[in-house]
Amino acid sequence: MEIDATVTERLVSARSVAAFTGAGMSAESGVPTFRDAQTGLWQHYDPADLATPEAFQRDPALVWQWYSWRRQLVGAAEPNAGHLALADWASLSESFSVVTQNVDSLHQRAGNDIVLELHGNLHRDVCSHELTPVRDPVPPDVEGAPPRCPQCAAPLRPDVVWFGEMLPQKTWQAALQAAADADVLLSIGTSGLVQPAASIPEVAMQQGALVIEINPEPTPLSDAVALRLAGSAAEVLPALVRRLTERR
Ligand code: BJW
Repeated sequence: MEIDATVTERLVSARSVAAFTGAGMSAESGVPTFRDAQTGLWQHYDPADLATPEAFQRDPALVWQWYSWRRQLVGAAEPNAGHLALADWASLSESFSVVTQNVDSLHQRAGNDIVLELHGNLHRDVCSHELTPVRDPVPPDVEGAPPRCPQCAAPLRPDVVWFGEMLPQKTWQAALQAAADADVLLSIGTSGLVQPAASIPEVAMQQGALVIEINPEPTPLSDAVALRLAGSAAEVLPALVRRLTERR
């Protein structure tokens, strides 16, 4: 891995580091990405049928079952060497935030404590009417249908952000702040196609951060970054952390 001395110096001297992550971060844990050819979820499923509020209104059981399948898949997954390297990096840093589009909790399970989840979390459900957590949900009367809210009888839904929905506003503001404060921002495993999340690296760049992209494939961000490391998260991140610890 070619990293020049100036970049290494900026990594070593960074006081504040942010990692902005997408589905590619968890690919080596066996969690499928959305848009990769062959393996991406959207190659097999239409987002309009599954990841919009309209889809859920139309067919709550279909959406619920798809998310139940994904929940099982993610539940069986383990953090990979890339997740673990980010947790190590955090322990070496004065300030380290993970801003993630992922809904799989793998950063928290790897040991990072500041994890800003822009698109929610697959392991939580909320009432689809009030968008609040529910205690003692009513079991479904039909197999495969979502349980219901005991207060208003609305079906539960996963606490994730679908197309056309606002991001959780406090988390979004905290993510903008983390990007603006960062001396170094790593953009890892994201196609950078989904807004507003995709603007996070640009915010960091505008504030003078060193932005590094880690992705086997080029993205719309690639030409703008200071350094593009073409490789997988589980290969590149442990190598970067090794470089950091050698230089300290
Ligand atoms: C590796 C690797 C390895 C592989 N190592 N790397 C027109 C223009 C602009 C915007 C819009 C528009 N029309 C509509 C919009 C808005 C829309 C949007 O951006 N759409 C675009 C797709 C066009 N955005 C929204 O709707 C958002 N809300 C919003 O805008 O609110 C304001 C508003 C409200 C009301 C009305 C109008 C506006 C909400 C977006 C929610 C996204 N939700 C999802 C599903 C989450 C729940 C779930 O998990 O089911 O979030 S969609 C999906 O995409 C998921 C992801 O978080 C997100 C981003 O994907 P990501 O992570 O980048 O994955 P991939 O698969 O795209 O890329 C993987 C990358 O990894 C690739 O580059 C690989 O090369 C790489 N890789 N292996 C490292 N081992």
